[in-house]
Amino acid sequence: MFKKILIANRGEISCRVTRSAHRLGVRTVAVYSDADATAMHVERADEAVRLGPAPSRESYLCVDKIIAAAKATGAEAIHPGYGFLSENAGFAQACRDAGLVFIGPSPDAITAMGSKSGAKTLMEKAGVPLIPGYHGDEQNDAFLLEKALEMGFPVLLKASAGGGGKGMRAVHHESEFTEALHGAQREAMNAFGDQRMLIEKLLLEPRHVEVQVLADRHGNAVYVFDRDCSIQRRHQKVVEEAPAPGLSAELRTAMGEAAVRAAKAISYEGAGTLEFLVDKNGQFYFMEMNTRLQVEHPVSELISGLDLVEWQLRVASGEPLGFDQGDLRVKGHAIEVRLYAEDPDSGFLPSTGTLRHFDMPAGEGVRVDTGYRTGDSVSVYYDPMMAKVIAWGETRDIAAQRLADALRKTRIAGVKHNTGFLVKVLSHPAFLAAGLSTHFIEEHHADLLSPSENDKTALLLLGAVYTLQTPHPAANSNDHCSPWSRLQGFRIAQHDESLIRISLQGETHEVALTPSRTHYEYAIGEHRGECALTLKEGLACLIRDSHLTSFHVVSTGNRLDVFAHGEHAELGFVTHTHESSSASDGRHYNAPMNGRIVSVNVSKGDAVKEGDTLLVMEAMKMEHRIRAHGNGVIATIDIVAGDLVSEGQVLVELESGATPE
Ligand code: MV4
Repeated sequence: MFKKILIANRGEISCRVTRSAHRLGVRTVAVYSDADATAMHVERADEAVRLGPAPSRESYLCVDKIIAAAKATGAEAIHPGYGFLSENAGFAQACRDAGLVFIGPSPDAITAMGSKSGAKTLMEKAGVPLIPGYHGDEQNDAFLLEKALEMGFPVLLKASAGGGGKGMRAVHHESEFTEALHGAQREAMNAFGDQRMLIEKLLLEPRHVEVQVLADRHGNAVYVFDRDCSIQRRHQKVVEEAPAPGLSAELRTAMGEAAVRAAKAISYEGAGTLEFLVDKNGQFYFMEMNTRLQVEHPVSELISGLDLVEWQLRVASGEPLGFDQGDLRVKGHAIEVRLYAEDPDSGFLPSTGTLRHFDMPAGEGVRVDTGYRTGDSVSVYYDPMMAKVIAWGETRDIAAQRLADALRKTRIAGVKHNTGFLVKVLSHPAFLAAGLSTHFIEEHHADLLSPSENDKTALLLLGAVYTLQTPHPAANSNDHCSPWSRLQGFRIAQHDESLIRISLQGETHEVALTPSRTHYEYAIGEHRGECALTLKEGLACLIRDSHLTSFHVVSTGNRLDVFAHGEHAELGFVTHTHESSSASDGRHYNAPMNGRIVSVNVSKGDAVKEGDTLLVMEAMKMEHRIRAHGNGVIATIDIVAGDLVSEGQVLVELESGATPE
């Protein structure tokens, strides 16, 4: 076994590799960009080497710098993780040339699988079933159309060099073919500098099922069962599980054995994955091979009991696999979700920022792989995946419940994230019935997005009652602008309605609360009802119209971070408006405290009715609305908006008795 390895990656996968390496007594060297100088993967490793500025091109993709770092620290091998240089044959070769072990397959095996058409030719020879189609060199328009007509529409055009759906076009009719072909060729040229196309029969709503393989350099290879990764969004995997639900024992064995044949055909070494599409009839077809450890490898680890990183290291150091296929059994079920810094409510745009809170769940059967902590930044430079949460259970239902429960307990603030979306996917009836297809998210879109009006009302009530009930924190707060910093006695003395203005998702809402002995009556626009709140150590229970909802809350200044069901909402307190009925003798209206006039709503000589707003003043971030106590005419008013006034100062004099109109 190696004494020291370098990990040419960042984030959770770098931490993940260090974890297994340390368990095997292997020291690790991390590499980092300027954006990651204090990152978790640097902290976890034994040593770390700076590569360069934040952009990947100048850091994690610099072959020469990484090799130099390995040489300088005395590392014997390099683990590439996934992404970055993990499937770069040139990098694998450069490691060899420098006398370092690349922890992965040979450069030739990477190259063989790098071209879709080349891979298909190889797989065909190895007896792995292919999607009916054309994957040859002849590329002229008329010839390709001929091939499409032979297999029959609909067909799918795919870039030969491609991946991730780039340069891919479905064609449903002969008349659309040539235009689609040219579009796909342009896209492929831009993305890969290679416009060669292959044509396949289009499978309708297939499942993505992949097989994990492990192989050593002594000719041993096993399959570590299968994973279903059908739930994707724009070719990004979102939910992955093992074993793939609903496969017959025969299909599982047939796919596993085909995967092993494929690995042996290219003298594969290490951990790799064969991706297949499975159609409605249970036919499986080779799609592509990933010659690296995959993001979703933990689900296979949890059902097999193997540590795939451990076996990558063992095989790369020359050890044979110490077991064969007969030693492997599927135990239980595992599901993984990818937690992304993205905003499901605005088309899943990536979200960046500093993680104010990053509290990940733990619990029986729950594993969290992450490279982030509270205080870390999610930057624009790298992939927005913040964590993988993986749950194991004796059955799929138990795993799904554990995972959803873990996600509900996840508390992240500072960036937008998809946790709430994931909870909805995992608890969706179609997911629980294992109704998986590559169209899952599109099909159930409406069920998976946007919080309901109901959720919004609950959040606003929580915020409003919270501000009224939270004790005056003067002893430990220097923030005089905070709504928590107002004088408590003031609140107790008044029994009228309080108007609390709260910003939520970019909109300001007004909540009117009128306290009674046991609860508050509330009004938010048209909605009226009763609510009460109990608060204990950051846990808030809101009872609203006899329905209880609990939240975790963290208050900072004028902000309240609210966490529930994996969702996070940020409430901003604009100002409170208080009815200041006590500041008058019926004729003179006095300032209830030092403050500033926000608006003057009447002029000298105006007739006013009881309840009319005379003026609004602001003090200590609260607005105080001063209303007429009776009918009358304004006799004196010597203030204008913006004036500073002192406690007790007469603001308005009202001549009573005169009845307006
Ligand atoms: C297909 C297909 C249907 N028929 N091939 C998408 C990414 C690329 N690697 C292969 N992909 C597909 N190939 C044929 N002949 C449907 C997809 C596909 C897909 C596959 C797996 C997971 C999600 C997907 C989402 C859309 C389309």
